[in-house]
Amino acid sequence: MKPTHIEHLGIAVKSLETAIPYYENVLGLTCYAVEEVPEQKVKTAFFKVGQTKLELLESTDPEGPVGKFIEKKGEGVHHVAFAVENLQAKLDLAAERGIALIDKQPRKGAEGLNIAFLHPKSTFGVLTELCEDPNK
Ligand code: CMX
Repeated sequence: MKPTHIEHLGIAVKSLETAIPYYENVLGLTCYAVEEVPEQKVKTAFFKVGQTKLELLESTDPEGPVGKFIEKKGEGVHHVAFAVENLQAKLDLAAERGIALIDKQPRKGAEGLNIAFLHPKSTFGVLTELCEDPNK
């Protein structure tokens, strides 16, 4: 797939309000955007670390993917997102190689990116997101 870089790390937190001060006041990062993604039942907060972002994820529904994750595993790293080009072709390639796709086709994610997830059962326990910037 030849990802160009790690686009972001998704980190599940119980509360953005409680977690953001750690990232700002201890790590010295700046939260540059807070965005709700209703389809994913999350509220997100973004920070930049060089070319890579951190995406804090607060669940807005206990039955959503992040709500269920926190209930089962607690707060922590939720997914790794790789930046790729030609996302649909990369998904087709993953399927050909026997990887279980959560999304067979790209859909819109936070920040206007085209995104798709690979199932963690196929990726050694790491929920994996592929992202394509439609403006590049
Ligand atoms: N990382 C690693 N493993 C995970 C996981 C995660 N983030 N979330 C769930 N799992 C594991 C569960 O622990 C469980 O493992 P066991 O069977 O060993 O107990 C297994 O996956 C469950 O899989 P499932 O029965 O298919 O379904 P779930 O209902 O728990 O859903 C998943 C899991 C990954 C398919 C679902 O969370 C999903 O579709 N995620 C993609 C969308 C998403 O995560 N959105 C939030 C972020 C949005 C954003 O970034 O904007």
